Amino acid sequence: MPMIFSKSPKLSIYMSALLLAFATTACASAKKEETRSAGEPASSAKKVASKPEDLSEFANFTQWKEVVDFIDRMVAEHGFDRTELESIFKNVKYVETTIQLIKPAPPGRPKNWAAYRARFVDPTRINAGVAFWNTYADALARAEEQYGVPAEIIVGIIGVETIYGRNTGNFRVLDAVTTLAFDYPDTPTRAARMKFFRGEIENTLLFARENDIDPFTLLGSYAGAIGWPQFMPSSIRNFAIDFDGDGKINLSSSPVDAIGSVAHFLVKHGWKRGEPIVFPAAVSTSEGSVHWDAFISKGLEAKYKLEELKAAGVSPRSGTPADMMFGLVDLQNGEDPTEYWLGTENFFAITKYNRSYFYAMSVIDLGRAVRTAR
Ligand SMILES: [Ca+2]
Repeated sequence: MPMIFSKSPKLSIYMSALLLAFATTACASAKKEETRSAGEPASSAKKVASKPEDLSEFANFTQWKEVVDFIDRMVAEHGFDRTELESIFKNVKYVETTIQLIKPAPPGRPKNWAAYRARFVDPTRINAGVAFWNTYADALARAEEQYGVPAEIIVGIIGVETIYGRNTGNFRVLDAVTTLAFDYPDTPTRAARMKFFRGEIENTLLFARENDIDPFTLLGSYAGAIGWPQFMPSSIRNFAIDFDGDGKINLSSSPVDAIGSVAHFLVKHGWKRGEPIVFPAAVSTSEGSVHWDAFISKGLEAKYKLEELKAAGVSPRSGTPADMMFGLVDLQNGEDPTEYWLGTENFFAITKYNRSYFYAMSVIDLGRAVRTAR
């Protein structure tokens, strides 16, 4: 998902054995992956079904005042037919599962880059990536030529997002985004997230109207991210493209549209053709005069000169270009030493897709692994 919300670079995401999910946010795609372990016992479903709040599945959203206000706004701003919208919202289901999946990981778990990476740079994804690259080599080459985004970065993103179309999600997008827009869990960012998801309802309705489709036919992740690249509805409207030439944008059934859309998204978020992405670095461990830690967590931008970072105690690997701008990236590793990297503007373009250092580095590593294996 490329989005615009704040998914902290703290991808922490460890959920129970029942629910493995990414900490997401709604980036262009709220990328989360719903990976339910295959062994999820039927008994757990039974337990969930017996919970009283499961009755909320039958909630009638048209009885919620905030939904009525939202419908008023859609009628006033976009000329929707009120009766039609009321009919739609009567058929939207409240999805308790999406509330549970969007909740942040429990506190206290240290971030662990090695564990995160192992989930995404693995033989299954690498093999699927080789097959994907071979199948869509022409489209990947065309996207690279047209947008300047290397094939391996596009391959890395689509692999991390959905294992090349295998896990695109089966939630009705309208159910997911409506549930999150009006009953987001009680977190510090609740108000902002609800506003974000209301925008996603708006974009879902507009996208459906513009393309003359039934909005209920749109399926996606529990956070409403759609198709092979897991774009949120707003990102589809703003950044997706028709890359297979059939005149329509379809990220669920056209891997070629997905390829072009990922490249276009990155270019619109600062990707620069031909420029490097990231360089390894070390930081001074001596006490006192250095202050490299002041450059940690300074936003998702490359805004520091190399000499400035060096003066603060950052040691770049030899060969790191002195004339580019960088951001200092820390990849925490649980009890093991943190890895440090210097990210360029291209690195941070990937973080606009999903606001996480772990995410961006996994995309880079998976893409490289696929290229090497191919
Ligand atoms: Ca198309």
